[in-house]
Amino acid sequence: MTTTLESPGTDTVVDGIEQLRLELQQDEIASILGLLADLRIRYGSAENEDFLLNAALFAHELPRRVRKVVHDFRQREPRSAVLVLSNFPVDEAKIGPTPDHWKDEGGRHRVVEEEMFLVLIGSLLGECIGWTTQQAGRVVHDIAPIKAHQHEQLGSGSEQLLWWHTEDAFHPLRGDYIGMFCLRNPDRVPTTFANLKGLGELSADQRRLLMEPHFTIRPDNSHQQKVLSDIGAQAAQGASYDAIERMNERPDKIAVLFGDPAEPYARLDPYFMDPVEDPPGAQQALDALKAILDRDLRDLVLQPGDVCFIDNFQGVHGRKPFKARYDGTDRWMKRVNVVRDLRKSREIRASSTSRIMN
Ligand SMILES: O=C(O)CCC(=O)C(=O)O
Ligand SMILES: [Fe+2]
Repeated sequence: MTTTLESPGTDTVVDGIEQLRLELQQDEIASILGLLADLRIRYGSAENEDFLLNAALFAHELPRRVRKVVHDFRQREPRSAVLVLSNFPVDEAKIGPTPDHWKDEGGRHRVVEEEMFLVLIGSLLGECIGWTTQQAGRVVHDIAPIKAHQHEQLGSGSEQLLWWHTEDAFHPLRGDYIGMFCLRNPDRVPTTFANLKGLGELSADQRRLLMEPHFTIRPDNSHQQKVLSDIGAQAAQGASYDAIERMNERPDKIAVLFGDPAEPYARLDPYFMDPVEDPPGAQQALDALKAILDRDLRDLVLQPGDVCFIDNFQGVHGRKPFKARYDGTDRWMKRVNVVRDLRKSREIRASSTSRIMN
């Protein structure tokens, strides 16, 4: 006899974006908050090494419906490529003001539960990782506007459109998923998102060219040393800016599509890609691909309490420009990057248990 475990998630369309969604129910929220309270007492911080080492185990204690929908997202790899868990209660007063820089750790104790929840969900998809070259090697990042970055092409910028991209597209060991927990978004500033369904419109020739290594993607600004200038040399110590510099000066030729030619995965960051000189047709194929994604790009407005995971192989994302307030009430997300197989990056991690890429 076989029994089917029905998916609790709903394939739905919100504001023109197809997604897998699950609204947390009251009894589930109570159970989740109980688990998080316990983990907080035991570990104190989502960056605690023992917490991170055991996060996949603790994630077993999340309600079955939550585990099932995340499991489905991982196993089925829906082409829609977005998962949203909604209804996590965010208490404005408890979380405190939006920090004016990610280096301000003073208020971090107020959002331990939210950070841990994001890591637990990430741990159902794979392993949460950090980069020595990003936010001083933290696993859980802050995305909030920083005044000094106002006009930069950065998650911490605001006035500039953040062009759509694959997260860490330049890096061969980039995450399979990017997760964001929306803590605050009073002006409803949209994340932008496009899935790859439109790629079916490319010709066979274009697809073949895009699956060949003719393209370059340079490291994006978030990994550059200049972003660290305001936190001083100490935090930058040990970070492998040399490797980033090398990838910047001599980027490898890569394919932008890979996997199944009929339903390919993608790796793209047009803002950091150079014109392609040869072979003939490669630039035109890339332009056709970009035009499809530009056309299919939609606004994904995350609300406080939304936990959103994007399949970083099957979708691209960015952010619309906005006017930052810099008064503690700005848009604020927590972010994690997740890889499905930590072993692949062993060469650039200090130990088998370290999850910081160097
Ligand atoms: O702020 C957002 O919604 C997305 C930002 C982003 O793409 C990033 O930080 O990588
Ligand atoms: Fe991003």
